[in-house]
Amino acid sequence: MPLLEILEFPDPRLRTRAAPVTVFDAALSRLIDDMFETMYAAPGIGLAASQVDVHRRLLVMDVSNDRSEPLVFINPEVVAREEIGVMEEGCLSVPGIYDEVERAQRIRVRAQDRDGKVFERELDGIRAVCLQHEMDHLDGKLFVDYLSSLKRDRIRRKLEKERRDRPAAGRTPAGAALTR
Ligand code: GNR
Ligand code: NI
Repeated sequence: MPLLEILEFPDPRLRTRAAPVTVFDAALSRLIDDMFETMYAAPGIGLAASQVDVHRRLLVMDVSNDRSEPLVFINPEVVAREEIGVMEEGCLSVPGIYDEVERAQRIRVRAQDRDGKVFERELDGIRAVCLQHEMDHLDGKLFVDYLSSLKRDRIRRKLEKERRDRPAAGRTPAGAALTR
C-alpha cells in the first residue's frame, strides 16, 4: 500500500478549501486505506485529505497507541461544542513545531462513513481537538494560523530553510487515487 506525500507549510495547496465527497466507491475506500497507512507511518494521530493534496472533505484519525481505534469522517460537521480549553498541538504539515491552541474540548460531530451512511458521535479531549484540527485542514486552515504573525513567520522561515537543506523524498502522489 503506497505512502502518500504529505504537503508542508507554507505550501499554498494546503490553503485549498476542500469540496464535499459525493461518490462513495472503491477508489474512495482505497484512498482512506492509504491515508491510514500514511498517518500510521508518519506517525500521526490524524490526517486530512488536504494534507495529501486531495481536496475533498475527508479525514482519518486514530489516537490509540496500537492502531485499535481507526475513525473515518467524511463531510464532517460539528453540531455542538462546549468546554473551551487549551491543548498543545502539532501537525504533520508543520513538522517539529508544537504550540498551544484554544478549542472546544467536547464536541458532537455529524459525518458520513466510508459507505456514505450518516452517523453522529460525541468526542472529547484529544479526539475533539484532533477532529477540529483536521476539519480546519479541509478549510485550508493550519494550527499556526492561531499563533501571532511573528511566530508564524518565524516558523515559515525555519521550515523553508529545513526544506532547502533536505530535498523532497520521492513518494507516491495521492491525486491518482480518486481519479483511477
Ligand atoms: O499527529 C498529530 N498530532 C496532533 C496533536 C495535537 C493536536 C492535533 C494533532 S493532529 C497531528 C496530525 C496532523 O497534522 N493532522 O492534521
Ligand atoms: Ni495537521
